[in-house]
Amino acid sequence: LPGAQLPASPAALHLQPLARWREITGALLAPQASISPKYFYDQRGSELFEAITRLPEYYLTRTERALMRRHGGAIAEAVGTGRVVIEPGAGSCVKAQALCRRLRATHFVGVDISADYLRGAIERLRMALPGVDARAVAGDITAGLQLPPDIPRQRRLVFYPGSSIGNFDPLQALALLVQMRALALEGGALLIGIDLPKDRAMLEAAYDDAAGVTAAFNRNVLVHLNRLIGSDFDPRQWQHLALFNQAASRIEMHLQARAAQRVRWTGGGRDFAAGERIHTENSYKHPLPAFTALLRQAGFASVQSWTDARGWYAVVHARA
Ligand code: AVI
Repeated sequence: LPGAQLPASPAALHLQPLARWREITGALLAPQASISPKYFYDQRGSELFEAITRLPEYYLTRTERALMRRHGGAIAEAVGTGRVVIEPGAGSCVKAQALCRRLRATHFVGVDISADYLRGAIERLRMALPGVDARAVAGDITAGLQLPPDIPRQRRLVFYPGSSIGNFDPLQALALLVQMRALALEGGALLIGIDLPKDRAMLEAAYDDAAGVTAAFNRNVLVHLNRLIGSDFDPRQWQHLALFNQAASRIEMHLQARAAQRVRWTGGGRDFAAGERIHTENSYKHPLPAFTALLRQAGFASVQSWTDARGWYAVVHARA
């Protein structure tokens, strides 16, 4: 697959400061400078992302929510009730709560790197659904997650909403789907949300909103890096760009230098020419047939999907 790369380290999200410094500065010094999108999500970045999900241009979250409501009955029938729902990257657990209620889930396992934030979310889910055995697990599925041994091995459903799979290159996405299948175990399943390809103007607006929230989200990664590697990026010197790459079927986000500048960090630095770009994110828009093929490649069978009337978004169910 062209351009696809496996993560440099499977434990990339748990890097110690020196290894993280190496990873970040290595990517900044490459001929095409880049920053991994995982660095978007510091406290401010997570708040900005929440704001993005409410923007008029960002149709993804509300389209998925409407789809889950509209086809909730059919989805529950396909998935089956009494499930052990496992959500990698669970965050606020809001979507999982609705799903657990609908499926009359017996257990919920929220997995997130930020365990503190997750624990609060799990507490709220427990209060709302006292019949569900809800647990917080600190971990990262891209790093080969192990669940506690007392989580039932039968009737598992891995839930991965929000089109988060789109932020991985196809080969990484395949590796992640393989991990999810391993987590679901025999007899388990996956329920996943994917954003579909659509009109360029609509996609570019969703990633470059009129209020400038996505621009602030993109630039905030520089502020986060300043803390992580001691750099002196001036976010005002960087322009937000969101471009649809039709050939790769992905939105690309970049930060473009407004003027020539030198950026320093602890132990190094780099000169950027005016107009030079730092690539910060890809958001793939997989056509449904291609995504179904990817699921099959990962070993899933009997794929079923629900799409909104406009064909913008899909929720896909696949048996492990
Ligand atoms: C988290 N992820 C699915 C979002 C997306 O649409 O790719 C991240 C995002 N980047 C800019 N806006 C939203």
